[in-house]
Amino acid sequence: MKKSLCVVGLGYIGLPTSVMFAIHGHQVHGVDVNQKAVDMINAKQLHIEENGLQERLEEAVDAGNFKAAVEPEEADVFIIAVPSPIREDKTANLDYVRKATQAIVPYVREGNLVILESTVPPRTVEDVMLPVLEETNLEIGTELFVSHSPERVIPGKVFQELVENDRIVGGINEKSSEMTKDLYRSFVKADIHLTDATTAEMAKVIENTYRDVNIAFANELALISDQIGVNAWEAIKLANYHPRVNIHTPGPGVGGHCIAVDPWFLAEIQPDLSKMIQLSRNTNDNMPVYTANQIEKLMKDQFIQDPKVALFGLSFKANIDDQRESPSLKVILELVEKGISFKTFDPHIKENVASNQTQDMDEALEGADILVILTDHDEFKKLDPAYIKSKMNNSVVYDTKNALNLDNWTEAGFIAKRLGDSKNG
Ligand code: SAJ
Repeated sequence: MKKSLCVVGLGYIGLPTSVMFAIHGHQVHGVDVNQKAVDMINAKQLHIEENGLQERLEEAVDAGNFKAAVEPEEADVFIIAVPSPIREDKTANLDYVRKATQAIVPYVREGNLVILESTVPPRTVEDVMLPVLEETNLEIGTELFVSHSPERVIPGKVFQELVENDRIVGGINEKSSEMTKDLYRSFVKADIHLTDATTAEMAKVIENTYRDVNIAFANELALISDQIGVNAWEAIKLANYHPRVNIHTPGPGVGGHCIAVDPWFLAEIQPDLSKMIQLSRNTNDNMPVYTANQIEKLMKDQFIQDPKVALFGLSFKANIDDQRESPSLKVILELVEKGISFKTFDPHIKENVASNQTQDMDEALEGADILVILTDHDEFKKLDPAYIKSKMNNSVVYDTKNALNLDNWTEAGFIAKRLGDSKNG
């Protein structure tokens, strides 16, 4: 049955989700505090990059099923998809979740369903949202239904994963779960698993923590490999041929608003029982420092005084424009601290936001002594070493993502080094 929806938060999750419901026939009212984003969306323009979003936004708006505003309005279903970041001290900042819940209170009516999609520490629905929703004077569970259905999509493949990924639905009671499941059935083709709200919260945080711990393990293997004449990438690939081994890949750190954040939710709740989780987080957080130290060392090894670095890749991962918690930004800070000069370039980040950023690749390379690959964008994989060499002062390349075929670069006359690989000197 077609519903009216009010989606609070029109970012990387809220906007694609709104558009998805709208093109499946629901009437969607999107809400965001950012007036500029609201105006752009209504004009069918994107304020974020996501594959397939532009045409779906146009379809949704043209069909008259989707509009954006800064204030909520009455609806059958409210979906909250706002940020849930951590503070400086690594504790969860639930202010956005709290404020979004408060914002919908005046519009919530008997029989409505409220769904939280944001990733949150276990017990947030029960302990943070429900007390606010009680202000509606509706009886929770019989007159007002509430659930957590965590988003699980990966940026860059959101529309595919919204449809194909299994979905977890954790209601505060069975009716809430069933109502939520029926709604997502509009477009979810995979299984929808029902549980309680707190278990759903825990499951989502576990997923990202699993990945963080696994990446920390890979990074530790890279540090070891850098010392013992081994290529960690090759060794991990070989180990992964074992049917029960699935080691992730090393890199300059873990970015994004999820994997670098969510493990702290468990650390905060149970600090004494989450030692491995905290160690992994710190291991990954130290990778940008390691990367900057390696850049400095490579330059010293080549006796290059006052080196100039060309840093390629500012987003936190390949082929997206999202820079939140990007390791690249931390590498930049480390280079600044060391007094090493650099230029930065990223074909996906169209506005100059990072230090010494240029939109012109040649300008970033001009006079550079070392090219450092920090993000494995497809554009970088296609770089021509001979051309790059012609633009640089010295020909050193440091690949932190195993994005380049370094044999080609060595052949072109580069001193080529990969993070986690000391196999060839
Ligand atoms: N990374 C590595 N090595 C790897 C994999 C990733 O260093 O083997 C780094 C990436 O370069 C990046 C960071 O980790 O900096 C995170 O990237 P990601 O692709 O692993 O994950 P996200 O943050 O884009 O999305 C994750 C996904 N969760 C899982 O894969 C378990 C996604 O499904 C979630 O919806 C999303 O978090 C979220 O919103 O929670």
